[in-house]
Amino acid sequence: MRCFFDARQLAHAPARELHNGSYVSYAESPARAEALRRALGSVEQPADRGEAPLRAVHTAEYLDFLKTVAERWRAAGRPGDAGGYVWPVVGRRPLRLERVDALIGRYSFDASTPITPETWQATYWASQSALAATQAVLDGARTAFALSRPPGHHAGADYCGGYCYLNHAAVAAQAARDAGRARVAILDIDYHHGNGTQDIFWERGDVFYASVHADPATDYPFYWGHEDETGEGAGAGATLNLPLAQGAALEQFRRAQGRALEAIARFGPNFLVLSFGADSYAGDPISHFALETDDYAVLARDIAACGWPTAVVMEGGYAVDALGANVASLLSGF
Ligand code: SP5
Ligand code: ZN
Repeated sequence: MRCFFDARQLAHAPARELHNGSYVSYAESPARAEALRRALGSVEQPADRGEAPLRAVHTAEYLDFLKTVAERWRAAGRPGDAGGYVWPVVGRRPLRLERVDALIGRYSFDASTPITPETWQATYWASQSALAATQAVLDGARTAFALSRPPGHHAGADYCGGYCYLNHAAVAAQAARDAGRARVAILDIDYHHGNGTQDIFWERGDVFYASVHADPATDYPFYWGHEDETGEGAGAGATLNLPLAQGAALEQFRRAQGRALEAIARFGPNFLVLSFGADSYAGDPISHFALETDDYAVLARDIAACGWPTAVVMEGGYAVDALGANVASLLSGF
């Protein structure tokens, strides 16, 4: 299977994140990508398709923010990585904001997504990797894999969060639409709900979003991913959330994924984006499901049996020592 990755994705390496009241070392480390690159054997460097495919899902203001905020942070005399401390809960109406802290709050939703001088380049190339995998599938491959790191599914049209800056799965899905695939589905099986992807396609009837994830009553990102979120307007009924209790193992996960696949089959896609996180693994340090390495091949076979051309986009997975084997297992199932 063709796999895409650019070495510039490694340079993003925030020092720490706020977790349960303390600063801890950053879970979404470059070592994840190194482990995956070793496990995959050979990876291809993606072509540079420029910013237009990113602008198709993100706002111009947000992209400008991402590109410039590290420099603004430094110019304000701040040490370390850029991070916020005030967030607007009353909506995001246009305001004249001058302080870098105000901009960070406006364009993010959590305190675990620091921005470094290398963040833009890394997330830009992670999106290009997703676009390259999408193009390979549009060109006739049944499946292709994007080692997109930093991940993407928590990032919305105009916000970062959850270690995510650009939403690579959304960029891929929109690129497939723009290439003429009329109905695109996104299946998100990362441990966490993909709130950014859901938001981006919330009112869209042409892109179906289905997610299996830890119940947001107990797990990040808390405010999205509840069962009653089903989309609005033209997108009413085109979002499906299947939360699972902590402790879920293959049996529960596979049943939920099966429900998602049935709903996607009713939608009738001619292109699938699989947002894949290996943080459902039993040994994941920040998550609470119980999947084993071999289980990912079972899940992939169920997806492959549906017969949809599929671009696989990497999301989370923080058990670095097992990450390569877990992704290799998934890809073997295709
Ligand atoms: C893409 C993805 O899987 N994002 C997950 C974001 C979860 N962030 C909240 C959990 C923070 C846990 N931090 C623990 C750090 C230990 N070093
Ligand atoms: Zn996750």
